[in-house]
Amino acid sequence: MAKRFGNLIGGKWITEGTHGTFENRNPANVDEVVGIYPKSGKREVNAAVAAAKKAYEKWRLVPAPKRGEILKRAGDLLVRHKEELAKIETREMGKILAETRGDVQEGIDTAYYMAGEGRRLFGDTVPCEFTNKAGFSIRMPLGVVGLITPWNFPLAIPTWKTFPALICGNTVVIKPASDTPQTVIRFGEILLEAGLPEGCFNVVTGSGREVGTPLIEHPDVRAISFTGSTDVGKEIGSLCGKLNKKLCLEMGGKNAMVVMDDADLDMALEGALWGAFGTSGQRCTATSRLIVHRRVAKEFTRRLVKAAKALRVGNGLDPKTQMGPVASRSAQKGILDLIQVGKKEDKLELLCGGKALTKGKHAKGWFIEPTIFGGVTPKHRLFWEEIFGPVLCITVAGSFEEAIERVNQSHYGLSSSVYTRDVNRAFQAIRDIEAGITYINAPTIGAEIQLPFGGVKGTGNGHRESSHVVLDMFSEWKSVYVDYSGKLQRAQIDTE
Ligand code: UN1
Repeated sequence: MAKRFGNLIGGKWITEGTHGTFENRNPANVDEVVGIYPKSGKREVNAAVAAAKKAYEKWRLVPAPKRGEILKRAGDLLVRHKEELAKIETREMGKILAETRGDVQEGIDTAYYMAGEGRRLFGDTVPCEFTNKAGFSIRMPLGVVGLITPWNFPLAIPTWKTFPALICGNTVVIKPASDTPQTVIRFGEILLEAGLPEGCFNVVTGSGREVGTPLIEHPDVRAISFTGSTDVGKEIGSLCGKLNKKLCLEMGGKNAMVVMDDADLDMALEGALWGAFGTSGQRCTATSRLIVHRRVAKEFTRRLVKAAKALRVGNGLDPKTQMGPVASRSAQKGILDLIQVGKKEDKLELLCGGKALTKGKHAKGWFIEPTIFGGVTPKHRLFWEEIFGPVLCITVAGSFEEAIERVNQSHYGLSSSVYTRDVNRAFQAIRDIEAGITYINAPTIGAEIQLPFGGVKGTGNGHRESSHVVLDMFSEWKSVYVDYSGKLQRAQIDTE
């Protein structure tokens, strides 16, 4: 019998949900039910927001260095439970253990980084126009914030949002993805164990319609931070626009890697494989387009196809596995449908893969072969559409300029990468590529938390996560003027 889990509301675990329960199965073995969760609704959202609002009155007054101490303890507990959390993640969404360990590590890094922010949260101190007047700025918390998180980074992304929200003095209601609620529930337990007061972090599981929408619409929720699909993100964007709510959107990508004719091809090959097929291609940052210089295209493609065919696809808990399943039946269907578009509508050259793996050790899971299409140009749909699966599209370019033009031919602008030994080209690429992230001689995946994360164009709405800049999302500025002259001093008018 699978274990039943509850929502976390005001420090209590409550297994009842307005709409009953839902179960989640292991995508590498659908016979295994990983857990049963409340299918919540407006009632649970209201209760969680009320608990968060109540907790906010005290939490906002806890000195930020003290909040930081709790974050530090949460980081220590994540270290202690790293292996356990990694295993939960792999069972929930399938990616291999090496990667889920990395996912937990990203949460640990964020905990320690944000714990340190508790002793910074810098504002500005500036000179004023008058001798006896002081001016400075401070960060104010917003109140209750709503977080809506995806399944591809079940712990890292919730921590990217939760830790900065908490260090600024906000309280949180989070709706985890329905494929990965258990990781976030375990994270909730860890936060309580670290000493976070009850009600500061609340978890409500359920669907986007039944939980996400009421959370966004709740009048006491001051800001929303969402990572997920472009379609859902746009809907959230229009809703938040109408309600005048602060919003951070992290949505799709169609990230390109350029391999120039002077590149170290061995290194580029490893990078392309990791960027395209790591996490089964289910990262917003995944390398989904490869733009290769004509002079090396044939040789590089041949080697890449050979290496992709040799990847060991299987259960992510098996240490020999190099690529796990995709996250769910619906994810598998969406990817296979787009592969069909590549074959039938775009009439692309299928260089390898293209099918679900359904036999033997793959019979019980949602597996897809590593897939590569060749001859992809801007005329094809797959050049433009995000696939979010293990599918790489190869485009040939005749020059560096053409390659950069192809990179920028995208509705999205999250990550990008260029392999070259030419330092001039590297810096031109850094200047000219329209993306939030550019890697030189590394694939499009692998962002570290001390630099801003996010994208331009259709990828986001101008906000960034990670680094100190994320604090701008979870706080408002207050400018303070203290006049100690004992008289009225009129700015811009009096000259003392
Ligand atoms: C995502 O793809 O949704 O840069 C996040 C990376 C990871 C984070 C990815 N550190 O690939």
